Amino acid sequence: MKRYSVLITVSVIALLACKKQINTSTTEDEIATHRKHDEKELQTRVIVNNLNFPWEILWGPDNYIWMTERQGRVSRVNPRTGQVIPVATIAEVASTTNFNGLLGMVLHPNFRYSPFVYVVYNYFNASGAYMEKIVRFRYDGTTLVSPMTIVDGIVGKIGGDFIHNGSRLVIGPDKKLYATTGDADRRFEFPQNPNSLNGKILRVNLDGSIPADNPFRNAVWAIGQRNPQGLVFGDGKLYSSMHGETTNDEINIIERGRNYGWPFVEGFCDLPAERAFCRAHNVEEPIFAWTPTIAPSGLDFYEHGKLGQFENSLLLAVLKDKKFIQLKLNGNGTRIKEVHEFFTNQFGRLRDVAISPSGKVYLCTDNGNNTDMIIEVTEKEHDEMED
Ligand SMILES: [Ca+2]
Ligand SMILES: [Ca+2]
Repeated sequence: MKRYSVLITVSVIALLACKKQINTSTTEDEIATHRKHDEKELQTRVIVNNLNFPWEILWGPDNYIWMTERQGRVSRVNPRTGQVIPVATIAEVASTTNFNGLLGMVLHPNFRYSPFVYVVYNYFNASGAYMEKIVRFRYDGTTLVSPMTIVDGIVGKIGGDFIHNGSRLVIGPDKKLYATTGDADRRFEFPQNPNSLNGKILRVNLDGSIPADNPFRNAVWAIGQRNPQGLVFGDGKLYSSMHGETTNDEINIIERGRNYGWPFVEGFCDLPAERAFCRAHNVEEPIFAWTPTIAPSGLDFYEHGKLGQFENSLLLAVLKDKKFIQLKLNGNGTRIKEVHEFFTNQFGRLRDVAISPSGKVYLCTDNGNNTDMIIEVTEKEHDEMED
């Protein structure tokens, strides 16, 4: 098992208490540096509090927060006033439980000239099967029109339960669309089968065609996933968060054609049977794992901006453990060197993260009952609203 230099601090806004120091090689001087670094006060502002299971929040080129809610609504949220401007309700969406429905969304990288909105959602097909697909819409300035299916044939449920549907979307610097898919509660059928779209990281061209350099001549980019719900590019690397079963939630760096192990490897390749499987099946280990599980969801990458303490970090929304986690990366982005935790039990379950161009951070909750919030996180001394 790999060892990491990890300093975990638990912070409730400004009250930073050093809770657990894992690596004893971290010197007192270094700890003091980290504490000082973190002592900048954060302030939060609830900008809207009557949402119902928002799943994706992202900063749009119109300087609005674009949002999905699982029941099928796509909206634009004014980050200053909290006004929610409905864009569309996708009637085909079928949200059967608290785990599925309308999930990830991403906007075309050249949205001004190609105003395409990509969403992924669960629905019942003509045969009555519960499925999942990625659909591209065009935004006409008011609503979503001209749906075009980009990827279909992802299983939502076949036997099993209505669980493990992923799904997060992101567009890479290579202008390809990447998506996470869950194993649909069929662990021994799908994740290790490269011909199944479930339990995978998918990669397609922006028109849905298959890139010539995909490893399996289909939409599959990486295999062996259980239920990944976070996906983000940071400095050229593709990072994902994944729910473990009862152990080993993971942060992975996703690479072409690699196997992430599920259901035969959980977390690191540390058990004898896992080591053999890892050697034989091109398994890439996570860069971080949590046992017991915390239920990691939306993931974003903080490059630089006004919250300087977050620079070069992955920012993670956490469901079960009801907190927000900063995972500070090393210089080349291959290791997590510090873990800082914020807002534990303050807002309930956290589903996703968005970052404005100036570096304000936005979180959304996953509590339901039309009580869900989007929360703005800024530094206390900065109160200007230039976004
Ligand atoms: Ca997001
Ligand atoms: Ca393991």
